[in-house]
Amino acid sequence: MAGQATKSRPNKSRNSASGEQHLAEHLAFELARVVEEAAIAAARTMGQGDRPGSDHAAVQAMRRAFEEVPIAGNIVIGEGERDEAPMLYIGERVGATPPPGLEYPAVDIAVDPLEGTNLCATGAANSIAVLAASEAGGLLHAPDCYMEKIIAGPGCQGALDLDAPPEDNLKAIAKRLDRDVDDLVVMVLDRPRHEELIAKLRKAGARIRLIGDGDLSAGIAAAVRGAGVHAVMGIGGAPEGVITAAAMRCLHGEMLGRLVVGDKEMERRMEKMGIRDPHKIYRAEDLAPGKKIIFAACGVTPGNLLQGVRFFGDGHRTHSLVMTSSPNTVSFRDTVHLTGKPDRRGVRLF
Ligand code: VTB
Repeated sequence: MAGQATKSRPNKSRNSASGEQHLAEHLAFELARVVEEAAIAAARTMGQGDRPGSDHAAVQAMRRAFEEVPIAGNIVIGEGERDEAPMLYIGERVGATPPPGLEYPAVDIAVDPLEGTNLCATGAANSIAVLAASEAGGLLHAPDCYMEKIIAGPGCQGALDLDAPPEDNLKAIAKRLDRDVDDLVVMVLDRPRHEELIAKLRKAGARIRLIGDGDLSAGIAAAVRGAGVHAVMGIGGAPEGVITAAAMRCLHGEMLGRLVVGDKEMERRMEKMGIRDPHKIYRAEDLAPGKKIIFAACGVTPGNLLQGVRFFGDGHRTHSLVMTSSPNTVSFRDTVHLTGKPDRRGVRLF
């Protein structure tokens, strides 16, 4: 008997750990469905030149897909304040209705149903549907302002300085990656505000990829090996910054960010949102401090990391990146959604 008792203990703890693991992974795949639905709806509008139409399609599909997910979800980063966004507004509750007597877990959610609206509307590369989730309180409630950012891969942990000249950060990245500055590729949003940054990067000898939109997927590309991007620098959206940070928590990428305060009105808004020091330099762990982070993105138009949605007579195919911080998993999900019986040739394998 004694032998049995000692034996059953480790088993029990192993079971509950794997039970939790299963729960995180299960929820991650439920949330993958949410970004896939948004991506499919947005991709139908690709190249139509209708930005609001693309955005609306993604938002509606995402909102509907949440209704199937067994969570007590709370939108902390969404389409805007309640009075300016009819769906997926900040503070909106999302998730399935639990059966009587049952409660679903509380989950904070940051969404960007169509990151790179312009890219989708013009049929350009790299638009994605994306969200991040965590236990309550695990994602910074960032206002819709700008954020200074620098993002690089796991090898650059502790090597970057947001206040240093760009050439110094390039040297630090090059050193950590065991190469020269002119071997580096930096992604920068193509905006007039980045003229000086771009000139300095060029002078230092780095190669640059100017992007029209989408510094979120650029940040992910910089944190993985093989995407041909080593860093993202410059000023982009703060909400996108928080979602990027959630991805960095899963990929162990390095990220520094600082909110751009702008005017007194924004400072007051920040204060209301609980941001005490608006000039603070955040790391990924500050922007997305959750213990259980889930990140899910699905390609809308073809991109560096993800394929776009492809439609064919009997269905469509999506490509998603689904990650969890604990357990630490990174999955690529390539899904054929059959809406009818596959044609005579069957489902294509590759
Ligand atoms: C960036 C970009 C986004 O907003 O964050 C950008 O990555 C910042 O705003 O895709 P500006 O366009 O004003 O520079 C987006 O373009 C999405 O709105």
